[in-house]
Amino acid sequence: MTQNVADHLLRRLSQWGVTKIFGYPGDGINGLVAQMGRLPEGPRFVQSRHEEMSAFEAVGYAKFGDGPGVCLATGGPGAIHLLNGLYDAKLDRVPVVAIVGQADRTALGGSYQQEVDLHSLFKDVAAYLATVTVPEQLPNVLDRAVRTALGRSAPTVLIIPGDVQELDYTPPEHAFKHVPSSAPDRLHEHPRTLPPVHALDRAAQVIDAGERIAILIGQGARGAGQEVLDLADATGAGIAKALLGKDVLPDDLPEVTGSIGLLGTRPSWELMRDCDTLVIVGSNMPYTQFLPPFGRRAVQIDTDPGAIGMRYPTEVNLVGDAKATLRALLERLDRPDELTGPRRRWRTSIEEGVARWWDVLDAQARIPADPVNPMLIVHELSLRAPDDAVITADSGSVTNWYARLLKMRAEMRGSLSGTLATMGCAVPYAIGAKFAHPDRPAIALVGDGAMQMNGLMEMLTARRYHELWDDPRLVVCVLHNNDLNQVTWELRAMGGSPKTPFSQDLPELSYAAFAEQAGLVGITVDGPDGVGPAWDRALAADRPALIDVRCDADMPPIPPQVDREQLVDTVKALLSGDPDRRGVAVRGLAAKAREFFPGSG
Ligand SMILES: Cc1ncc(C[n+]2csc(CCOP(=O)(O)OP(=O)(O)O)c2C)c(N)n1
Ligand SMILES: [Mg+2]
Repeated sequence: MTQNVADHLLRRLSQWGVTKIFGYPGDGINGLVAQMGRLPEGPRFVQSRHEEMSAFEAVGYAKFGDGPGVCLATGGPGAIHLLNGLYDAKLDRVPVVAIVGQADRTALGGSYQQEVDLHSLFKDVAAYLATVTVPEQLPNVLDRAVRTALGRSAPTVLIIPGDVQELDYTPPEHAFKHVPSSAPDRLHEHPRTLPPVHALDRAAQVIDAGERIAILIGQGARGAGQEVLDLADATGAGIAKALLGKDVLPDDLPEVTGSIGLLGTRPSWELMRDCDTLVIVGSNMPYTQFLPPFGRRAVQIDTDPGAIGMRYPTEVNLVGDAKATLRALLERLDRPDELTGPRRRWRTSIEEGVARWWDVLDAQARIPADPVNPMLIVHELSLRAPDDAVITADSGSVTNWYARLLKMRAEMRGSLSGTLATMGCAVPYAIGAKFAHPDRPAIALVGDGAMQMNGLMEMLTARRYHELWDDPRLVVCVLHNNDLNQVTWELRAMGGSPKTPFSQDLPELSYAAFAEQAGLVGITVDGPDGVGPAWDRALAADRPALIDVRCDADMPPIPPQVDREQLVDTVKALLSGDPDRRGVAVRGLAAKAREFFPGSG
């Protein structure tokens, strides 16, 4: 029986281990979709409400699972819709393969309906981009698209004109101008690169000379958690985490200071301010002002030679895999049996600071608010999140509460749009997570703006597929403040401007009623006492659930070290007729006070 191009493509993707394709149909991909119908043993189609969601679902799938995430869209509008999700993959370094339709070859270049110059559209975002014009080309470009996505942790795009999908498949020949390919494997995926010995020796000297060592980890340290802990134990270091590295090590370890940066913790801020030596492992966090003042000694470990030494003037740059490089480094360090002297004192001060900080957060979460303090939502979740939970957070004020208050435990996973910081990713990420781990509960923390932008419609996707999941729990928690609150605070703090209601206010909606109407569990919370029971109920539900929490928009996301000028600007905004000034200053000050006097709340 002859095989067509679509059939070959789907079977090859199966050999690559692809079992799900997140997509939305259109006539540019009819050949592929039709073939999926004929090939029940091939990858399954997961239908979203919007191609951007398909791309986010592929990103979520790959972030939490064993990628690549694969998404599929028609040419023209479908392709354009994918773009934000693909940039999210590019910026957070996630392996995603996008397969996109195009006008038939007979019409290409003729301004045919839905014909868009897809090479121009995708050329910046895609680490590899190719159009299949004849069947013989397919194995090479398809395998390269997958290998490049996996090997470079990046999005790649394959464009297949509609008519090509339906051509009979003929393999490349051993001939001029034909390109072969080799069978799928995952060997290239995690190359264990090691820096040269002289660089490791120098790095070990720098670390050995340090008395107050700080470690910063990012997502590049994933899989090297034990080695990071060994380094911290050997040297008395504290460990701060960039946002995407939040789940690399749990938050219940005494030397882990938690998140860093504007959304970070005070112990992380102090760790960086007071250290004499910095070791960065797999982090590309751009906010230099949250790293130590220039002039401290520093070592960086990263797999990417193009992304090293550019966030801090580091003395030794180790290009290599985090785990292997840390092991090689540990072998070279002076490792006394126990910590003594300045290193002991440093470690003790870090541990005391961390313990105090958790008390501060506890008190901050209990500050009364109108009606619910948003910090309480994440605080209560930390007490209840199942050990195997996969937690996603959207971009908005909730990012602050996720970064600071969510207490990661050993097996938990978490992620967000760390670098693009796009709104509207948390619900589709959680759906992607459910397909990567159908046996684990997923929890999405989402602002009402992000919910109106993307999340609401994807609840229908969750409803549609939840019966396929062994554990049907997908809990979406909406921070209902009728405001684009994070930006409202940025306007106040950075721009010195009062809230501009015409741009910031959101239309009212009952998210819980929407969920119920969609056949899911909907829970409304309008007071602090309802928060804990709502989590309990949602986490015990037999289907996806939505918790709609009315929360206070006046709770400022105060950065760990409030810049004096930012504070002054905030106060100015409050005094200049801000319609929400009621309560803001009081609660802001109360929150700040509790950082210094945790016992007072
Ligand atoms: C696609 C996109 N558009 C705009 C922004 C800018 N932005 C960042 S956070 C935010 C407000 C989010 O509001 P909401 O989801 O209601 O969360 P809240 O901050 O109110 O908790 C906006 C507009 C963005 N990050 N992404
Ligand atoms: Mg909001």
